[in-house]
Amino acid sequence: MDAKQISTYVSDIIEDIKNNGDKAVFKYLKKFDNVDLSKRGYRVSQKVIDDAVKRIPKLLKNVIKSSYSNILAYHKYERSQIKKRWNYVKNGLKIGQFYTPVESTGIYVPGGRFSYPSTVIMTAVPAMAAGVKRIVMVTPPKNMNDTVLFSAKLCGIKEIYCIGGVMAVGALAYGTKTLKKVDMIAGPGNAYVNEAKRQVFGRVGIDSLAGPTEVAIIADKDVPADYVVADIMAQAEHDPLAKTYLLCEAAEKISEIKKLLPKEALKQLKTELCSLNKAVGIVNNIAPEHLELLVKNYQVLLKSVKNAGAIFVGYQTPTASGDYWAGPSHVLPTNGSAKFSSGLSVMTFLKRSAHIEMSKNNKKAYKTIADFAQAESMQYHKKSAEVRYLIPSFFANRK
Ligand code: HSO
Ligand code: ZN
Repeated sequence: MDAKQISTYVSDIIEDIKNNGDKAVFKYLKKFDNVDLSKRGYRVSQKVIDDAVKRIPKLLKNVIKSSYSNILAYHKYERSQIKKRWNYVKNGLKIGQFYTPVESTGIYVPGGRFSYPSTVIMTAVPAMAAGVKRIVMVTPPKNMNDTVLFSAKLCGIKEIYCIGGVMAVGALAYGTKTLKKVDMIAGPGNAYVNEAKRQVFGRVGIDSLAGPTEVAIIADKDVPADYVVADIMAQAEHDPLAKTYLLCEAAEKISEIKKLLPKEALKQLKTELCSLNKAVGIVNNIAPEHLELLVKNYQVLLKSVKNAGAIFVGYQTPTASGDYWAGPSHVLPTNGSAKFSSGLSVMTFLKRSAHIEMSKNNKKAYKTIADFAQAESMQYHKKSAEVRYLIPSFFANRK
């Protein structure tokens, strides 16, 4: 399907969900996922969640808990760095800003080639740390496995629905009898899910439109080739559409790395022989989702990086550290969008309000407002300022 066909396909499904709610959901569950949930419903019961949790081996529980605690600590710290309220007083005016979390969010957990319980944590924890009260997880039936459910439970998610793809986005945005509408939808998805998110944007908020994953690696002449090869392969294994870039200062290193890469991975790789400084310039233009600085002296380079979703610094830091464990969310801007946007974080789930408080008898200010309104011929805008300082007021003269 080309982009235009995808767009129509998606809008038809969303329209159907909007008009027919659960009935349409059950129809698409049968059609796309080959499951009949019309009797049981598509909300996952507490018993199913608890049973899944019981089945998870202790070792895996500890692995996921270790990641969860790092990711939570990072986002709690981020929240503490965002000032709750600020004001200043000038020209008889108290003026400022404050942040509030969205009340509810859907988190979309994709289930394609791989299952990503890590994505549950990477989307739910920033929302939690932001103070979002209602977090609703959706994922396709075939991805509703024990590890995903355990991760959801760990994040305190109570509402889980067995729906994926376009219908999930439609249900979250318009609500059904089973699933109450949310204010925002976050989380990565395929081209269809992204198109659906794009179409419901405005009715609900969305985080971003994350596409196939990417890594750019800046490597110096001394980096162990194995590190580079593994990190390139780690990105390539996600998706045949994943893109990898290697920018290296030494021709011998590039050929050593290329020799170690399988044919498929080579197809996804672009290489550039250039100085490390030049490499940063090229990377700023690519604006990759992940940037690795596999360089001994990275301090100076790091300071010149402007456009990258997340930067992995030094030989010892693979992208996988951020995928699973370090702290920042692995939902990051792709396809050059790091030029103007950021990865998922506490900020994604906060909105800003302005605070404006005028003092009494601020005639000069009221007069300015009235004069500007006059310039736009907005007579009641003008009055709304004048009525506060002109006596008798316009309205007082009315019978
Ligand atoms: N590299 C992916 C995240 C991920 N990797 C999940 C493994 N699991 C996008 O940042
Ligand atoms: Zn990954």
